[in-house]
Amino acid sequence: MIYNGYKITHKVVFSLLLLLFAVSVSSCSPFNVDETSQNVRPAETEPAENLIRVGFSQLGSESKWRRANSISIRDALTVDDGFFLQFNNARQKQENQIKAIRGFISQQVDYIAFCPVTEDGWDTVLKEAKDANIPVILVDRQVSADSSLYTTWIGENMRKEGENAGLWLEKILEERGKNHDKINIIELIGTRGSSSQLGRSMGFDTVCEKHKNWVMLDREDGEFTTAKGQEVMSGFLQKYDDIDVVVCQNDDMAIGALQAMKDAGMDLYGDEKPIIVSFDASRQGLEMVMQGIIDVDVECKPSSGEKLAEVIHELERGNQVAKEYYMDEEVFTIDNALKYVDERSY
Ligand code: GZL
Repeated sequence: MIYNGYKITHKVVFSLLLLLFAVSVSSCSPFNVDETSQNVRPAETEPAENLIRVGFSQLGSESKWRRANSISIRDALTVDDGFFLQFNNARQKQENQIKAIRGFISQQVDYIAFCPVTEDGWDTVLKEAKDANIPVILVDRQVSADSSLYTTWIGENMRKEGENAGLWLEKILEERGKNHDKINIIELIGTRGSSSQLGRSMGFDTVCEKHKNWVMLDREDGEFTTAKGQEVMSGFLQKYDDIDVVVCQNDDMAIGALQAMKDAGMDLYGDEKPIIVSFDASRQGLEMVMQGIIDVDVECKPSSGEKLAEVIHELERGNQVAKEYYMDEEVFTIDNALKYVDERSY
C-alpha cells in the first residue's frame, strides 16, 4: 500500500490500528492519563486498604488551563498523600463523564470529583451517586442540579471575571476619550452552556448594559480551543469590518483569533488592532499582554488540586466543609503582567 509516496506494510497498518484502539479505550476506562506527554498508564490494580479512593472525571484537555488543572489534581491526590486516584478524560463529552461517574459508582470509590463540561444534565447521575452514599465534589465548573446532590464546589467566580473585564474596558475607553464613541464588540464564548461561559458572558453583559454606545455585534462558540477560535474569528472578519473590541473567553481562543487577524493582514502591533480582552492569564497570554497584543487578561486559577485534597481530608476526619470555595484571581495588563509571568506554571 502506498501512502504519500511511502510503502506501508500491512503489519504497520495493523500495529497502528491496535494503537488507535488502545488509546480510544483509554478515554473511558480508569487509566491515569498524563496529559503533558499523553502517556497512558494503567491504574494500579488494587488500592491499599488505607488509601482514599477518588474517581475524578476531567472534562477534557482542550486548553492550557485544563491541562494545568489536570496536573494540579494529579499532583495533589497522590499515594503519598493517602489517595488512590482514578482519573478519566472525557474529551469534552458529557456522555463520557456520565459513563465515568457510573464506573466510579460501580467500583464503590470513596469520593467522586468532576469538572462538569456544561451546567445541565447531571441530576440523574448525581442522584445515583447519592443513593450509593458516595460524596460528590464539583471542581472548576458548576451544575444546575440541586445543591443537595453534591457536597461542595471548588472553583472560580466566573461572573466576577466577566464583570472585571467589562469594568477594565469601561476604564480604558474613558482614558482614551472614547467613552461616548460607538464601540462594536464581538465575543468568542467558551463551550456554550458551561458555567465558565455563562458566568463570563453574564458578568460582561452587566457592564455592557450600562453603555448604550456599546454594541455587541456577535458572539459565537469557540469551544475554548485555539483551532475553533481561529475559525470563528475568520468568520467574524469576513462579516464585520469595523470591530473595536474582541472578547475571547480564554487565552487559547485569543491565540486562534489573533492568528486569524494576522492571516487577514492585520498589524497586531498597529493602531488598527482591536482591543483584545482575554481570560485565564496563562504564561502565553501574559507574554502577549507584555507585547501589547492582548490588552487585558483576567486570571482564572487552575490550581484547585490542593484544595480538593484538603477538603477530602477534612471530610475523612468527619468535619463539616463549606458549600463553596473560591480561588482568588487578578486582572493583568501591561502594567502588572511582568511581575507574574515567570511564576506561571502553564
Ligand atoms: C474556567 C475553565 C475554562 C477555562 C478554559 O474555569 O472552566 O475551561 O477558562 C477551559 O481555558 O477550557
